[in-house]
Parts: sequence; C-alpha cells; structure tokens
Amino acid sequence: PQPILLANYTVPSYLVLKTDLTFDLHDDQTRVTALLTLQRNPQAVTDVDSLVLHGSELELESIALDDRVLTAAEYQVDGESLTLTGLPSQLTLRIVTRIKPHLNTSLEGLYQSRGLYCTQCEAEGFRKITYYPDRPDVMSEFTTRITADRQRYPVLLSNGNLVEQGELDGGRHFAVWHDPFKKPAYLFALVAGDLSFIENHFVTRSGRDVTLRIYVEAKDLDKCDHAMDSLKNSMHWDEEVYGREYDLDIFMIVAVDDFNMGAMENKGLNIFNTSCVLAKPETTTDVGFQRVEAVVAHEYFHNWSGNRVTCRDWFQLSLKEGFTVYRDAEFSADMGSRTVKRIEDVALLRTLQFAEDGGPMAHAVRPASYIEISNFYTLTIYEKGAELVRMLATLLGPEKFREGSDLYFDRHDGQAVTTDDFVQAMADVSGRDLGQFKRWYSQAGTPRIEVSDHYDEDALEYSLTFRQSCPPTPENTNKQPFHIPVKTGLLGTAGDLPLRLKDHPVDTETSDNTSIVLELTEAEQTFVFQQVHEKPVPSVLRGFSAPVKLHYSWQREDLITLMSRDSDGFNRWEASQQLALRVLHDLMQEASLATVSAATEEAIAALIDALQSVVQDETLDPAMVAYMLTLPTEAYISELATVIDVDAIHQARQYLQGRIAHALKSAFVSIYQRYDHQQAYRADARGIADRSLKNTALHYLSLLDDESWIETCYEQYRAASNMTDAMAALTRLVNTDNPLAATLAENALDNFYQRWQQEPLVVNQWFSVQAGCNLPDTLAQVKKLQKHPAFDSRNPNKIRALIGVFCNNNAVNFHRLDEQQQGQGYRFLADEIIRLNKQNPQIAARLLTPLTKWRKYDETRQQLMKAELQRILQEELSRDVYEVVSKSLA
Ligand code: HT7
Ligand code: ZN
Repeated sequence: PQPILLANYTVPSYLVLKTDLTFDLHDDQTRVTALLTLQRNPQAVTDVDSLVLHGSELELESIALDDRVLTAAEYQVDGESLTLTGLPSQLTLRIVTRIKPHLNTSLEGLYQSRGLYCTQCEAEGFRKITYYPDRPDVMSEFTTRITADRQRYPVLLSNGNLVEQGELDGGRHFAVWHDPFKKPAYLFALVAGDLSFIENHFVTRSGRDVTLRIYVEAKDLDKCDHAMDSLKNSMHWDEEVYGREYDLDIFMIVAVDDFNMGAMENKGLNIFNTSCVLAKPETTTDVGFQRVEAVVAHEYFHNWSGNRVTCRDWFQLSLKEGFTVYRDAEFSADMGSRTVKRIEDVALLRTLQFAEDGGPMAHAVRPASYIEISNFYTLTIYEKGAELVRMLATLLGPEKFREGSDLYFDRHDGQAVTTDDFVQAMADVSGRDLGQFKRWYSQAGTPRIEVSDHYDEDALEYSLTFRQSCPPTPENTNKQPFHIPVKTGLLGTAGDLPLRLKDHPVDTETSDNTSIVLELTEAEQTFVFQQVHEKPVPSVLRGFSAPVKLHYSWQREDLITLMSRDSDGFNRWEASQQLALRVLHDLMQEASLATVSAATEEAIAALIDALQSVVQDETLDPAMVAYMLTLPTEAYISELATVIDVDAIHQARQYLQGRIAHALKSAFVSIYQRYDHQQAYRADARGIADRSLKNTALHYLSLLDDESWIETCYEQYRAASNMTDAMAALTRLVNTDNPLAATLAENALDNFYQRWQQEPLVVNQWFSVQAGCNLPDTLAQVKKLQKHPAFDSRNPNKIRALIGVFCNNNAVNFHRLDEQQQGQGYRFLADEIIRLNKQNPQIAARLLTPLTKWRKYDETRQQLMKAELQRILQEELSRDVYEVVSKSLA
C-alpha cells in the first residue's frame, strides 16, 4: 500500500450541496439509495470535470446522472472508488448500492451489534455504505429516510431533527431525519433497533429547549443517570466557559456493545461504546464513572470543536481531537480536583504517549503521511495534541485564549480547516508571533530539557539555564528548537519566593508574583532572577506546562522540600515520584534484594520518612496522598529505561512496596480503620478520593506477611456495596502469592461470575482482573478464559479486557523468558493479530502495540518479538496491520 501525503492535498473538484439517503433494512441485505446534488467547486484549481467517489465492499445496483441510468462504460470502478468524467458543472447522481451489515465484522460502516443496526463512519467508514466523496472537506446537508420491520426495529434514528414517520405495508415503518447543518460524511449516523431511552431536557442560555435522550437496551435503563448528569453538566459548562450553545432540538446518545473505540460524535446522534455510557455504583468502578463523564463531555464538546468547525483533511485530525481533549480535561478538572486530574493525564502522557513518540510509530501531531488513517487515532494526536492547546492557553493567558477560541469558531463556522487556522486565530487575538510554536505540530518526538543553575550569593542572583534538544524520529531527524513555556517558581525556606526576572518585564496576564512562565525558544537560554536572598530550590515545569522530559539534578533534600512545601500540587506529586524512582533505580542495581547496600538503605529510609510526612499532612487531599504513596508504575519505569529489564523492574517495585508496607503499617491501619465502610457511595471527588486512599492502604497492608489482611480483603470483597471496593479487594486476592489468598481468590472469582454473568461490562472486569494477574501461569489461564462461554472473540471490549490487558498490563507474564514459557506471550499475541487481521483490522492493528516496542528489550526478547512480527508480515495483511508491522520492523 502507498502512503497518502499531506503535501498532495488538493481541494475537492465537486461540492455536494445535498445528500438524500434512503436505507431499506432487510435481514439479508440493506439497500441504500443516495441522491446527491453536486456542483463544481469554484475553488478547484483547474477546470476539472471528473469526480472520484469512494466506495468499498459495495454491490452497485445502478447509477444515474440527472435521471439517466449510466452504462458500465460510462464510469470506472475499482475496489476503492468509482470515477466519473466529462461532468457538467451542476448535476444530480442517484446511486443504488447493496450492503450486508450482518456480515460486517470490521465495525466500520453499517453493522449489527446484538441485533441493533448502527454505523461508524469516522474516519472512512461512509464509503462502506455508498459511493461518496468520503473526505472531511466535502460538507453537505443530509436527509435520511430509514425503512425497517416495525416490530424488531421500533426505533429508527439518524442525525438532526425528526421530520416524518409512519407505517408501511408488510409490518414495516419509516422515519425521516433532516440535519440542517452541513457536515462531512464521517459524522453521518444511523441506528435501528429495539431500544429504550431515558429523557431529560436542557434549556440553552438563549432559551431553547433541547430534548436529551439516552437509548440503551431495556435492561440497562438503570445505568444511564450518570451519563445524563454528565451531559447536562457539559452543556452548561460549554456555555459558561466557551460561550458555545447546542444547536438542534434533540441530542441523542445510543449505547452499543460492539464498538472499536470509546464513542463517536455524530451530529446530534452520538454513538457510544456501552463502557462509556453505563454506570451504577454496584457495577462500575470510580474510574469507570470518571470515564463516562469525560467521554460524554468529549463527544458533546465535539459539536463545536469538530462538527461545526471540522478538519480539512485527516492530517488535521488533532485540530478537533487535541482541542476537544483539552476541553474535556478542563471540564473534568472543574468537576473534580484540578491537580488530581492533571496528575492522571500527565501519568498517561508520560507513560504511553512518550513511548509512542520514541518508538517506530512516532509521528507529528500533524503527520505528514499515513497508510491507514485509522492507525493515527493515537495518544500523540489526542493527548499530545491537547498539550499543545494547553501550551497555547498558558502562553496567551485565559482571556486571550478565550478570545482566540471565539474568533476561531466565528471565523470558521461551517468550514473544514487546518491546525494552522487554529493557531492563526490565537495569534490574531494576542498579537503574538506563534510561527515557532507551530513546530510542535510538524516535529515529532519528545523534547528533552537539561536544567542547570547557579546561585551568586554576593549579587543575590539566581540563574537557571535550559538546554533543549529532541531525539530523531522516523520522519524527521534534524529538529529545530521548540517554543516551550516552562512555568517556574523558586522555593525558599519559608515557601515560594517573590520573582524578579532580570531584563524580562513580568507579564501580569500569565504570571503571578511567585510563578512565571519562562519561554524557551533557543537551544540554550539562561534566565536570571534578582534579589534572591537565599539559595532556592527550583520548582520548574509547574503543572507540567509542556510535554517534555525535564532533567535537573535535584538533591534528595530538594525533592523532600518540594514534596512537602511546593505551592504547585503537581510538582509535589512529581517530587514524590522522582524520589521513589531514584530508590527503584538503586534497587535495580543491587546484586540481590536479600541484602541491600547501606547507601540504598539510606535512600529507602529517606523515602519512607517523606511518605510518613505525606500521610500525616492533614491539609492534603486524600487523593493526592494516595497518588504520592503510589510508586511509579512498571510501565513508566520502562518508558524511562534505555533497555527495559522487565524482571528487575517488577522485583524492585515489589520489594519497595513491601518495605513501605512494613514501615508505614500503623499509618495504613489507621487509614483503613478510620474509613467509614458504611457510608453511601458517591461518585464525587471526595468520595473517589477517600476510597482511593483507603484502597491504597489496603493494598500495602495485603503485602504484609499477615494473613489477617488477606481475610480483610476477602471481607471487603464480600461486603462491598460498590464495584470500586469489590475490585480493589479482588485484585489483591488474585495477585497475592499465598495459599489462603489463592483459595479466597478462587471463591471470590466464582462468586463474582455467578453474580454478574448477565452484565457484559462487569464480566469484562472479571476477565481483566485475571488477565492482569502477576503470578505465573497467567497465560494458560488467559487461554482457558478465551474458551469461556462469556468470551466473545468478535467483541472489542472483550478482546481488550482479556488479550489487551495481558499483553499491555502484565509485563512479567507477557515477556516471560523461563524455559517453558519463553516467547509464548509474543506467539499468543501474534496468533491473535493474524486472526483479527481479517475480522477487524482496526482492533488488530491497535493490539499490536506491545510487539512494536521490541527495540527496547534485551537481545533475546528482541529476537523473539521480531520473529513474531516477521511471521505476521508473511500473511496477506490489511492496510492497518501492514502499516504498523512494516513501520515497526523498518
Ligand atoms: N472521533 C471519534 C473517533 C472514532 C473512531 C476512529 C476510528 C475508528 C473508530 C472510531 N470510533 C470513534 C471518537 C472521538 O475522539 O471522539
Ligand atoms: Zn474526539
């Protein structure tokens, strides 16, 4: 397959003014009639008279130009397109195609999920429905008529407002929907099935009443309230914070069980993975509740950042995704704890996005080429893209940033635009030159910043020197310096020092007196602070103000100071992680963990002391305490390593957890006992924080050589009235290497399945907890679970819960090298990829990620992983899988 290049972009030759679709849904096939009203694009560079319509896996029944049916000689069709030439400047096309949704396992286009018809058109799924210019810069006004059997498909939905419905002969009925807003085909949606709904209303600030509906299977009606509350909060927040109102009479969410991603922002008719809508305390963990809130908000916010203003081409994907992730992150921060939300987002970014940016699939936030666009729905596009928007907000300050977003929406409403247009709006309102900033969009890779400092006690001057560099990535080796905002403060003995920066007027819009945004634009830059009366501890990159790897050789004491006193909550947590990382690295250098060196003992003692203070600090949010007590994950330690030593990382982390458990036992006991186990469940920040701290304490206590804590885990599991507590306890039982724990884990797992077997999302958690088990023999257990009646090898959620969790979140087992299991994890994954390559290429390509990281492992593992990638390459591959495998072997 040939790559598609941004450099080859040309405007569409024809515009589609109107798109009238008729879907006749029948068991063996669906007949799609598309009536397109077309006009030559006045902006087309040359006077072209040809039109390329995309189409894939379609059976063409007929095509008529201005009501004249064309003969096969009058158009060219291949597997991907239909081309017409010699066209007039105005025309209509009536195209009739037949498709087979019941055989569609790719979950792109029109497909069936548990008897329900639904669509997924982003990025290029519409071409599996009918021939069409399936590109985001072709925006059209859609009318959709659906006919189907009335009894089996009582609910017929599409985008926009319902304009007509009625009965037909033969037990059939119809509905007609009209969407007054021009949109690209990727935002088209259709749903038909037997669904129930909950309804609510929202009155917009201009006084329009909007009907809100969430459609689910009848059995799930009791799990929709959290999504509805989240939707109403999102609508209100977008009015308050961005001045954006909803624009149709109705907003609908439909939950489907088989879905490749989390959700889809189709205009007025969002389609969601059930995992991102359904929530109730008994079945859903706190993380699940937060995900529902975030995804509902994200999709709703797309109504402006994505739908009203969309992308010119798929290279601009981050225009809508990065901006919308930034918007949903700010929303979640406002709904809960801002610092905690930032810690969670940065942890994800630094673990997974940094790994992506340093690996074979690294690409710029605005990539220059792709083979299969579905492979570019990445952490880089979403999370790093959001960081770029966050940096713009930091550089401009809140008022100018809001002005910039207003200008962007007003200027481009109804258009398909580029990331340059977004930055230009920010530049226009602020008068700032953001030319250099745009390198963030075109240069891949994570910049590295080395910081050094000097205190001149005679001159009372403190200087910070920053040196930036960026490692080469597959598409660009020679990086130009980035424009990097580094939010900085200086800590003295009594707290934050007032800042007086030499030769730099303090910008009052972006800085207070104790925090300043230093702007790096050169490879090396020094900033001098004046009237500094003591040698300070620098607190740099506050709030993680830029997606970079920052290096500064803090003394251990400096980290302890930052941990206890920094006014920036994010940097307090960051200092705790740095301190723990140092100890973990020391431990990994030890020949044996049976006896560790005096220096390492000293480092452990200092860490434990610092954690003791954290536990005793009553001013800290319990969620912060929980995060500060939690050691950096194996995945993050691996990301930082040059060569990943899977077993040493696991052992060092286990060992240190054990030491902390012993040393802080009484604190953990008191946290656990203090917790009111009878309190009613609340999914708010306080409730989540309290459970998180209590379960962190239980985790540590379960590591003690004291079976009473294993019994406590079992007791918590049995008594739990919410899934967070049940799962926390079950996870400890499953992962504890002790005969009593094994027996209780087995009982609990049996009980869990018996209780929840009718709830697919809960069964997924049951699969995950077993797939994530660190004890040996897990691969055999995973293979056994694949044969379990509740496992469905076609359902993406099940695949992610079992296979995804084993391969991504269970490094010690996936990478096992012992004689019986050497390379078996890799072989298992490759077999799955080969199977999924035909069935669902998008899922297959995503699942490949852990194998693509082969270069980061030791020689033996490298060879084994590479051999599996080469085995996959021998197959007849989808574009999706081919792109990932070939790039990772290149
Ligand atoms: N914009 C949506 C992307 C999406 C998607 C992409 C490829 C294949 C399947 C998909 N389902 C949804 C989701 C979002 O970011 O809001
Ligand atoms: Zn999105």
